[in-house]
Amino acid sequence: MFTYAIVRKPGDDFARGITRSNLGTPSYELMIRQHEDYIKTLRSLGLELIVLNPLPDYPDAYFVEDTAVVTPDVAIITNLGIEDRKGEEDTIERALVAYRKTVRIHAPGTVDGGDVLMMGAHFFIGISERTNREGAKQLGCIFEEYGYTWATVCVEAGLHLKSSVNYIGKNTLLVTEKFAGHDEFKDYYTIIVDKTEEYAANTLLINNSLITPKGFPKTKKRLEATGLGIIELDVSEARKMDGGLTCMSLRF
Ligand code: CIR
Repeated sequence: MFTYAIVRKPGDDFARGITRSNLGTPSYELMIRQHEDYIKTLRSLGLELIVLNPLPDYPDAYFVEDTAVVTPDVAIITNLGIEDRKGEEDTIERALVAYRKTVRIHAPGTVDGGDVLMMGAHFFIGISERTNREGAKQLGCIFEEYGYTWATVCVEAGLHLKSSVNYIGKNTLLVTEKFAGHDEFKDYYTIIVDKTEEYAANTLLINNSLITPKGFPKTKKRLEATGLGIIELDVSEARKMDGGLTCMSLRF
């Protein structure tokens, strides 16, 4: 169960962030409204929110998930895998020290939190454009120190592991077709999202409720079968910047 979430308000320069998607220019007004709804939803699920202000010159900094991996015992501050975002990590460490002991990933290791999936005491670490093997090894060593287990997964599609694979409780993973049947996932049930709804794999589990992006009816129907509460949120503007529901908070 989570108690806290750290979020950061998007700055009015957020459209200058990194994106490979071709979904058009995002609207700042709409982004702010959607972000406020996101905050309200997390609060309605019982979380205490730590809301940070936009970080000047870091248009992607509201994707706070990438900057840390927070476990019940320790917060690991990442070393972001893309030059333009390096530096965001320091501000998050300052916010986290009040709650956890912090340790850091060091160069040449790189890790983006979007590649790290926590499943209780087990972690999957995606090896991606942003997270390299050295970063995964450093992170894995820290996990082992605290009694956690871990395995790596090759991220052959999408930006991060959690763009395509997320834990939705009850020993179940929500995955895109490309990741279904992966050997590392054989001990879990899987729900596969339809090819036309891959974005909806980025669904967020918060204390027995699932927050799923609005506009993906087939996925919603499949999630309803879990018996968990389902909340749909419109994240169209974050999607234009290659982000989504998990990316915009750090839960712990
Ligand atoms: C980036 O490319 O870094 C941002 N525009 C998107 C980051 C999304 N974060 C995430 O999936 N955890």
